[in-house]
Amino acid sequence: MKQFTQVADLPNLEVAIQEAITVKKAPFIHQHLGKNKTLGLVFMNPSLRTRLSSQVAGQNLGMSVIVLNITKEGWQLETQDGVVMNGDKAEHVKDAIGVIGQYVDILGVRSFPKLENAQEDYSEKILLDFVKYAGVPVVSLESATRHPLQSFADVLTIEEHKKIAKPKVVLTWSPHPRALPQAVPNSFAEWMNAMDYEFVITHPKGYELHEAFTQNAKIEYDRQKAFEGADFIYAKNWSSFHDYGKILSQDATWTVDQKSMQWTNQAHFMHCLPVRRNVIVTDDVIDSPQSLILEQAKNRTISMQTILKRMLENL
Ligand code: SN0
Repeated sequence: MKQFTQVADLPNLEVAIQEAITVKKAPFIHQHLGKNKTLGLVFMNPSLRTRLSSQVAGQNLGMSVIVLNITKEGWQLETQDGVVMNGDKAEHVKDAIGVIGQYVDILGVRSFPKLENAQEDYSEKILLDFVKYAGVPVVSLESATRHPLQSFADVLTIEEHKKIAKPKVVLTWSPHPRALPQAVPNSFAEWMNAMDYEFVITHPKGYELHEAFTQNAKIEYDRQKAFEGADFIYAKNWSSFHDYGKILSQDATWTVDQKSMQWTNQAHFMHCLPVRRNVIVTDDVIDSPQSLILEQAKNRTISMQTILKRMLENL
């Protein structure tokens, strides 16, 4: 495996899930794979779960792990090609990536969208530059348009907690004070479409995601109808894709609360975190026994470890 940036990078998702389950059962049996190997993690944005779970995943496989918060600790990076670099940017991103590739065997990168220009963000230039110039396998630690390690952990969590073969999974938009990326919902939709689930997305009008990600997912604007019979409620805020990067609604009736959870089939509650409590979801729901937020976070180590294991096996 040379890159992991989306679900399509896994040739067989069912096999990958089974592999993840075995990794979870015996996390230390592949330590030989990572001996004398270094994992590099480059962040352009803040991170808690991704950083720590990736470090632990690498360590569980016997790897050394190095982390660089490149926007805070590195030189200011030029990301455009062909510019005369006589301004404030000291280093071109392609040189920085090439150099980091000399020091590591596998490279993870977190790049975020700017949420200013859809075409620019959806071109995934930074992520693709990493794939192009690193010279080593690259793992996306959340890019402008996807968060595949999160979705892999989410699928694993659903598989572990579902009571029927084909559960009803609902992705619901929730309000938020800031404009957030579409990466988590895009990715979640993409992975849900790869599973044989009943998958429904609900959001206020104007929050339609890019169709490449939702494909044939059902979009139900009536929130109560969407929630009815749900086995899993996955809450997330995102900014508008079509009115790019804009906040179109702060409607507090979209906060997931006990009343809306009562429409469901005693659904589990899910969120990728970080979460704005009592904005996205009320305390009583997120702190209830139905909440899977810590299980999801736990599975972040497992999804990364499964990907790293595959990459190490092919080095
Ligand atoms: C990120 C997002 O993509 O929505 C990371 C999710 C894994 N979340 C945020 O940036 C939240 C920031 C905030 O102000 O609450």
